[in-house]
Amino acid sequence: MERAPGKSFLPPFRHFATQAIHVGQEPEQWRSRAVVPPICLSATFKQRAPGKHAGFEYSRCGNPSRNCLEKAVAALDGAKYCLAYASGSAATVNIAHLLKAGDTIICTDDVYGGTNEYFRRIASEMGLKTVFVDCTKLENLEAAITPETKLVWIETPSNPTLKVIDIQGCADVVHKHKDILLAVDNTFMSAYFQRPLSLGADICMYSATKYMNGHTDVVMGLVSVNDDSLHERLRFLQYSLGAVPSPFDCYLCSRGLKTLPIRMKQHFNNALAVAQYLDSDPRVEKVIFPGLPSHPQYELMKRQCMGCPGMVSFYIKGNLEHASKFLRSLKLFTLADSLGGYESLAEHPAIMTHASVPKEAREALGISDTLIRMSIGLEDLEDLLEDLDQALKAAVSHSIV
Ligand code: P1T
Repeated sequence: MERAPGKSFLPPFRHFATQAIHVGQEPEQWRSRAVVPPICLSATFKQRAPGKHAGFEYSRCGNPSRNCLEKAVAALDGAKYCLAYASGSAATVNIAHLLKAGDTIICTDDVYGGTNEYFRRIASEMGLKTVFVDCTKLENLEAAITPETKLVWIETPSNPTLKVIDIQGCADVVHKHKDILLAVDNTFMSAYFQRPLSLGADICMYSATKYMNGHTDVVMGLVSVNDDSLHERLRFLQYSLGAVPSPFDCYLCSRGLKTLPIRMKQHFNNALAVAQYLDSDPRVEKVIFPGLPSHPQYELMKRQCMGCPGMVSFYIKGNLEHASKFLRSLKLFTLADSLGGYESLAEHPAIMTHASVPKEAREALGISDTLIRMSIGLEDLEDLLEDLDQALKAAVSHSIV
C-alpha cells in the first residue's frame, strides 16, 4: 500500500528535516559542547550584579531548555518567534488574554471540545463574547465580523469532523479590517503539513501534546508569530500568567520534533489506507478523511497542505450500542482521548472529547452517537486493518449491513 505522500499535495518545505534536527541545538551554545542540549532544571540563575545576568533570570521568564525548543519550532513554522506553554489549553488562554472585556471572538463551529468550553463558559465570564460560525464558508465569517471582533479562531482540519478551512481566504477577509487577529490551531496538521503564518495567519497555535511531540508523554502548547509587538505582548503574558512547560518536557518535545517529517509521512500512509479500507466496508456508513477525493474540501486540502495527518473519523452503521461495542472490541487500537502519537487511538467524541459541547450544537455538527474518531499511528498497516475488521465484525451484525 506504499503511496508517495505529498504527491498531489504541496511539496515539503525546503530544509525542514534539517532544521528540525539542528535549529536551537547548536553545541557551541554550551561550554561543554554537548551535542544533545542539556536539560536545565535550575529554577533561577546567578546574577553578576543586581539586574546583570547572562540571559536568564528565573525559569518562568526564560529557561535554556525552553529556549532550544522555541527556536526550533519558530524555524519549522517559518516564524520569527515561538512561545511554549504548559498545555495547548494554556496557549489558548494566553492568546485570549490579548483581548479585553467587551471584545468578540469569532470561532469556527467545530473545534476541540475544551476550546469550545473555554470560550463559551470561562472567557465569557471575563467579558469576552464568542460567536461560533462555520468558517468553511467565508461569507459566514465576513457576515459575523463586527467592530467588536478582535480575534478569529479556526482549526483546520477541525476536531472531530475534519472540516477544512481556507486559511488564506480567512486571512484576506480578516485583514480587510484593522486590529483583528487570525489564529489557527494547527494541532492536527503539525508544522510539517501546514504553515498557517505563510498563508496569512497572525498566530499559529498547537497542542504539542499531539503530533509535534508525537510520543504521548508530554502535555504542552506552542504558539508561533511573526509580529514584533504581538510577540512582546505574548511574552509578557507567558511569564505573567505562568503556565510554562517544564525543562524536561521541553527536552522531550525537542527530541520528538527530530522525527516529525518521517512520522507525519507514515501517519499519512497508514491513515489513507485505513480510510480507503473503511470507505469500501459495508459496516461503515461514511468515512471522513481529507485525503480522500470524496472529502468536500479535498481540492483545498491539496492546495493548502503538504499532506494529511493520521486523523480518520467515521460513522459506524447502527446506533450508540454498535459504536460502543466497536470501541470496546478493539485490541490494538487503544480507547483513549488524545491523538497524534505513534500509537493508534480511537474514541467516541460525543461521550469523550466533545461531551462539553451542548447537545444541539453537537448534533448540528454531526457529532452523533455513531461517530468514531481515530488517530492512526505508526504500527504495521496489516495489523491495524486486522484489528478494525475484527472490531467491526464484533460490533455490527450482518442484519444491519
Ligand atoms: O490537551 P491540551 O494540550 O491542553 O490541548 C488542547 C487542544 C487544543 N486544540 C486541539 C485541536 C486539540 O485537539 C486539543 C486537545 N485535544 C484532545 C485532548 C483530543 O483528544 O481531542
